[in-house]
Amino acid sequence: MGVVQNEQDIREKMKNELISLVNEIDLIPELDRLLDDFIENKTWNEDTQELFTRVVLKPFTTLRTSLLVVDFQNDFVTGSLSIKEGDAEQDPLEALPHVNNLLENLNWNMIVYTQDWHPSNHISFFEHARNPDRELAPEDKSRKLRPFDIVRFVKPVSTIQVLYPSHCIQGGWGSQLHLGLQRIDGAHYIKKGADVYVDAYSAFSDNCGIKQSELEMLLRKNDINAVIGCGLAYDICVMHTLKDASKHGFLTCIVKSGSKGLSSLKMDEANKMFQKRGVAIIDDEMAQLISRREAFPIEWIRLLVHQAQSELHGKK
Ligand code: VGL
Ligand code: ZN
Repeated sequence: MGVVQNEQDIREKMKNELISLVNEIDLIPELDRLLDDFIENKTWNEDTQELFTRVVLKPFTTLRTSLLVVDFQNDFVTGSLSIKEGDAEQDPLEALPHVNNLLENLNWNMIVYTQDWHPSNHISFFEHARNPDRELAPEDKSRKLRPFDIVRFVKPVSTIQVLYPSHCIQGGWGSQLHLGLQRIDGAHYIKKGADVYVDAYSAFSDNCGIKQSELEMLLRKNDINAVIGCGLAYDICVMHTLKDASKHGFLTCIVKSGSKGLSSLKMDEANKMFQKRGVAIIDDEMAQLISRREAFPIEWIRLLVHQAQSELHGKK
């Protein structure tokens, strides 16, 4: 009898820990299911409690957060690649007060601003698609091209590329962070897309997945385990950056109000990817709760419980 009681005590203890993490009574039935998923046919004892505590609870007791403000640059706000011109009809200026609130009023262990940072003849520039130093695939070479077409280059690097109007040219006005964006002392700056022939949507790596930026090392060096993302464009650079953050094992979320996108179809696809990968789509209130360690997204709990479950039952 004592053993059974003890099992129930441990389960109850773990459940109370989870409840205090999500801080939301409506989620209790789901937490119960997650605990049952985790333990399956095994029993709660010292070992399973240790595993659960280490994999699920510890990330929150040692949480270190980084706010990532992606590509809040003039060209995406009002310049040559303005988000306002996209079919999603979103205005980056509406995101600005939300981003500034995250920057000024909430506490993060680290703040990173990223910047799209292209040479003037960059491979993604529509105006330079037929430059002599590069070669389009035959099917693209022979047709009339328009901005936002998808083309294939065969030289000097074989790559599929969307052609954008020239944007974010290194050192130019378009590449500067928008003047209305708050700058926080001690923040870090990451530049991407500087290679002429390989574009980079993610702030972690180029589009070929070959060259890694300094971002992952920077986060690791500062013991960051959670990434809070916002910025431009929701469906391109924010999406790819946060996808990589989650692949690298960071607890990841996107602050919806602080992120605006170009294409509604691609934003829907981004949301599906976020859901699949446990990237939480959060509002301003949840961002504040996370920054104060008062509550965390259920998506993060689900992800970690399933990791613990895999470790316990030896599944991939
Ligand atoms: C971006 C298209 C081209 C972005 C950058 O920052 O989302 N989009 N380059
Ligand atoms: Zn770009």
